[in-house]
Amino acid sequence: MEINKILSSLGIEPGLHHGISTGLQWKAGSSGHEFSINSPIDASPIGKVIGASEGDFQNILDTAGKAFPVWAAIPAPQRGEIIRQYGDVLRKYKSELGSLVSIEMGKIYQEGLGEVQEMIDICDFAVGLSRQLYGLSMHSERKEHRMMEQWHPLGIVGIISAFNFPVAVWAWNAALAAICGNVCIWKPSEKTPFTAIACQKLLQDVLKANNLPEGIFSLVIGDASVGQAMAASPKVALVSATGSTRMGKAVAVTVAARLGKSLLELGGNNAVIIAEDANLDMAIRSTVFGAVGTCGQRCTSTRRLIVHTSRYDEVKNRMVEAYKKLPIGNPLDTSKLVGPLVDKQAEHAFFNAISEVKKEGGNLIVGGEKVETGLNGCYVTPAIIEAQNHYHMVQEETFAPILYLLKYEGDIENAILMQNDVRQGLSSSAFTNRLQEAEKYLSWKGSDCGIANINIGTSGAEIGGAFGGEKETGGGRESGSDSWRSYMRRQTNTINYGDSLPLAQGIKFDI
Ligand code: UN1
Repeated sequence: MEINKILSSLGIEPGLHHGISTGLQWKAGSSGHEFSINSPIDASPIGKVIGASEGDFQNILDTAGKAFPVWAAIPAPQRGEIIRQYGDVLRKYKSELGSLVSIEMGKIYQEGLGEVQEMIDICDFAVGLSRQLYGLSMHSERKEHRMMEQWHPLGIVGIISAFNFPVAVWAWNAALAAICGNVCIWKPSEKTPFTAIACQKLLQDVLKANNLPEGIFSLVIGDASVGQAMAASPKVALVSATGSTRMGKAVAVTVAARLGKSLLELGGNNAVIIAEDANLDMAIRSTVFGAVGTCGQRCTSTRRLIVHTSRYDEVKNRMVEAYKKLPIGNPLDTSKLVGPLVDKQAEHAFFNAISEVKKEGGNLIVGGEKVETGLNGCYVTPAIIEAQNHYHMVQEETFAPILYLLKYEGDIENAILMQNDVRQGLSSSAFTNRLQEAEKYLSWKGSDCGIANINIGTSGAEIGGAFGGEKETGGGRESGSDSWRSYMRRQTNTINYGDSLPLAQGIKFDI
């Protein structure tokens, strides 16, 4: 693997790298805590970064605070132009950045490319949006009055991103936050700092070419203490955090204690329902992609498959057949569809969940083994386990390729009840060719998730829709639709263009 070649094509020198950037300048962290990053593919060293301390973070906050009035004063369509240029740079470096995502995170190259494509897509979306930050105008109940609302930037937006989508989820947040007039501080996962450094380097060229000041887009690589400092600081108007429910709860409590805003995109426990007359070819293909894609490490990964009793045996056999044929190995080898788990901890969680669910009565029907690829990485065979929805492990999100196979009888309502009977609420889908079943599934009595699909799987959402989920998934919405509103504050204006001063609700108050 030519890691150094890929790093240098993205402007990163091998060895020890500074992990703090103001957008124009790089600084070394002063925590003394060193992150040594090795590829999950074969443990090859990628490089080292010295993490930021809380003090470093406070300095970055000051720089961002100074940049905010400069950036917010630039008209939104011109801010959009900066994002357009960044989208162009991403198009140019798509394969290099896609490879680095694959090398640092372990997802297959196709999915690495897909992630960069999501960045490009959100840049395009943000450019258009930069001319569409619309507010409403309302008719006043008072004579010669006018009412309207405007959307203003919030200030500093903190972005905490996870290892599994090391670049796309930052871009969803940063591109929208930026066109809305905010400045951003990014704390990437400690597991994937080099993809973050690469995104920042590419952005730096755009910032320089446009003579923009430092502090508009900052990067702070550090451990959880940096995330906590971000959550605690009243200077950070919005904290957008992606990761586990445990992390999200800690962030939410800290941000709420200062009445700040948070946008949370946390765990999922996503189900596919296969109804009586589902198209099985489609259902099987998309369930396999949803369950084993990114080695089961998407927040949208399919974790439960709820099958009508009349199709159960057929689905079970076909899924097992498909799993036996999965090509597992080096994610840069384009013939492979499943790469490694990110690290030993994830591997431990995988095997632990399997043994725990077996104790509860789960029946492992395929996979669940270590794969000897000759590479020094955590390669496993994705597992399918026949289980019951109430099992403790089935109720949990294990960030690994484990699919629980569940059976339902009778009406699709029974499957929906089962699907919704978990604490998480991100993504969901039903395969059915019956209009009534599909509509029931999408009705208020249907799926309780933020994303509910018909005849496509749970993962692989497009950026154009609002992305996020309910319950323990955290309630936030990112990327498309009107998610941009989370990055702005609404101001209601009432303007009196007459010579009298009527009060609302007809109140008389003459002095
Ligand atoms: C995530 O796993 O945090 O819908 C994001 C999907 C991708 C994004 C996943 N577009 O699977």
